[in-house]
Amino acid sequence: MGLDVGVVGVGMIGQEHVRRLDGGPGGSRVVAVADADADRAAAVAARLPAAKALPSGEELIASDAVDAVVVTSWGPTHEPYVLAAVAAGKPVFCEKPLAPTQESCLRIVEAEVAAGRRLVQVGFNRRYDPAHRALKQAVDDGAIGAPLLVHCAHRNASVPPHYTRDMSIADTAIHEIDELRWLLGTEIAAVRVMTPRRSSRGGELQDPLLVLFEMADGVLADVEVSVNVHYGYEIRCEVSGETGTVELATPAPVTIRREGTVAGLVPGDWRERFALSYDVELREWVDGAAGGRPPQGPSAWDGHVAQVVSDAALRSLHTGSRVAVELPERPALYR
Ligand code: ISE
Repeated sequence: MGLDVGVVGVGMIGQEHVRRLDGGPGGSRVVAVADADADRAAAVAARLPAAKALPSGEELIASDAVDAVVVTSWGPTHEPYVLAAVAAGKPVFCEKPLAPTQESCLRIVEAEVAAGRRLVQVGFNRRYDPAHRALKQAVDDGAIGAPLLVHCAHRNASVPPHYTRDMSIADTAIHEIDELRWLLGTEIAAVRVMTPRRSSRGGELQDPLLVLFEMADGVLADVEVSVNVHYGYEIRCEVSGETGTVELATPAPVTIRREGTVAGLVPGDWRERFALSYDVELREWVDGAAGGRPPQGPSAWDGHVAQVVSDAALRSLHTGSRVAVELPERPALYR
């Protein structure tokens, strides 16, 4: 059985997802798109065999032609669209972050709990990257004994002009917030953000940042967030355990040896580095939604917890102090 999908927000990531969802291997097609920029919605729909451009996200979600919804609009607009999809009883895949405040994320969690079933999946794509999955498998299999420390780096070649200081946490490090909870199977108990010497390439940004996470079981994780490295896009993660270490290998497909050097290509941006993860993520989401099964991926609860930790990290960035993370009780729907 196929899945007819409506996509709200067809900017860069929206168009990436449209490309994967229309005529994708799971039998999905895109039947409707909507965007704050009506001309852009019309242009995207015109390139697709079965899609209409609808005047608003609300109309798209209410349309009988739409079985399931993808929300890839600007972050502050996510909440009403996700709530409307839950109210309509339609599966909804929402790009990260789920919503820009922990209060708005909590309203989504409460709506889903009231509906009594899981419909929301959040786009934390690291969980679908084959290298990240192999890293978790090694940790879960006990290949390195009990994990003690984690070292991560999240480096962007550059960021767009609208990128602000807080986005280094709320838009970028939020991936590691979800990744660490998923990889280690435990919650983040406290966070501290440190501000090293500033890169002259970052303009007004505080770039880089060093974020220290204390996990509930005592594991410590450090994350370098650098968003103007220029040499390419690089994601690192090494877990140091009692009996060994495991780390993500370089994603370069080949190694070149010549003239006394060894070199491997570095991806240019997140689209290139994580292309396969988006394929797997959307394929698994389509399969589940088409089969009427609740989503197995990151839940609204995961989106909410990530936002609570992100808010704590922002407080630490603004005050310079360690901030403890206070989580509400996890509702039974997400256990
Ligand atoms: C972007 O939104 C992403 O999700 C990328 O993975 C991240 O590296 C980048 O910093 C974000 O702006």
